[in-house]
Amino acid sequence: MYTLGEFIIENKGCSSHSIEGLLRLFSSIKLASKAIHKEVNKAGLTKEIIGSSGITNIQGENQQKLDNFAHRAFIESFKSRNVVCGIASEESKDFIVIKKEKKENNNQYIVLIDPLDGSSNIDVNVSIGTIFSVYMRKSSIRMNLTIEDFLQKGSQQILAGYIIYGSSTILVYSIGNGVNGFTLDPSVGTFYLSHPNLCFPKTEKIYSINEGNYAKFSNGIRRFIRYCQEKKGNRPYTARYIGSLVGDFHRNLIKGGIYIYPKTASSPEGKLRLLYECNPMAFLSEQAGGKASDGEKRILDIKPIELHQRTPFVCGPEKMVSKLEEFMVICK
Ligand code: P6P
Repeated sequence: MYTLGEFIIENKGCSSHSIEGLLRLFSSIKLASKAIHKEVNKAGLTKEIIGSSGITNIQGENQQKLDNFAHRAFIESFKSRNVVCGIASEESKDFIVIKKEKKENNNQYIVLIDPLDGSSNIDVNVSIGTIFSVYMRKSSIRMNLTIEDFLQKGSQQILAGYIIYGSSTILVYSIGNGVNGFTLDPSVGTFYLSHPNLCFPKTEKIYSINEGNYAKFSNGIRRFIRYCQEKKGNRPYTARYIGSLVGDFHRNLIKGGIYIYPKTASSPEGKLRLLYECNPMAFLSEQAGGKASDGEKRILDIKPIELHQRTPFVCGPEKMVSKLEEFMVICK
């Protein structure tokens, strides 16, 4: 059974990127995710780590203590491996420059990250996750990083992935040649290949959307929800929504389902963040044989204009996403 490191080496021919750079990058990600795994798994016991930090983050949301812990864990881990030159995090207003200690060619990676997505679920023991997106810097290594290094289209990602902290801790990623999942064996602190070649199943089964917002949805979204509920062919689909993007996405990737967070009357741009939630999940969706759009445009083609911009988001099996897009046109 491959470890994550062995898998990267075994598949080095599939990537144009330096194996040393990828191994160091994943070493950082694994280190931070193991630290978060440990805290998440005892969150119910240690009062000092669950609940609100009392800080309102850049999103205007009540920052959970574990959010802050996760943010710091990734920042420190990337700094220590000297492989990343800049980080943009949901938890910080501006991007963070990682000073080069040595003249390393490797630290050309730009990382955009949601350190702990769905953290409002921590106190009720529902799966939460880290979402990460990686690019090569565009600016010259002799110059300072610029915001344009972070505002690249999702189609420029060199890799993307997530870690789900649930009944087990699983790291799922793609470097552009398929999607693979690795489960952490906490007894030895090693991630082992457990979900090779993840693809959306051909049969659609699930639709995931917060139907509490039904009154605020567009006609196209309402029509798609009714389509999912009609009795025809392999419908009605099952409704599943846990309010944690990584949890809903991971279940839908394995069982076959669509995830939708559309714009609503109160959130005209949607709720999810383009750079560190939708772009990585869109990259994975396409690598798993699926599709991801804002209901009209391909997510990976959107040119970002600011770090924390939001977008309506739908991802899943190609047929389900295309059917939703069809209703968005018909019901304009
Ligand atoms: P709502 C968590 O806050 C999150 O960003 C995603 O993980 C999740 O899918 C969504 O928001 C849930 O939002 O408005 O349905 O509670």
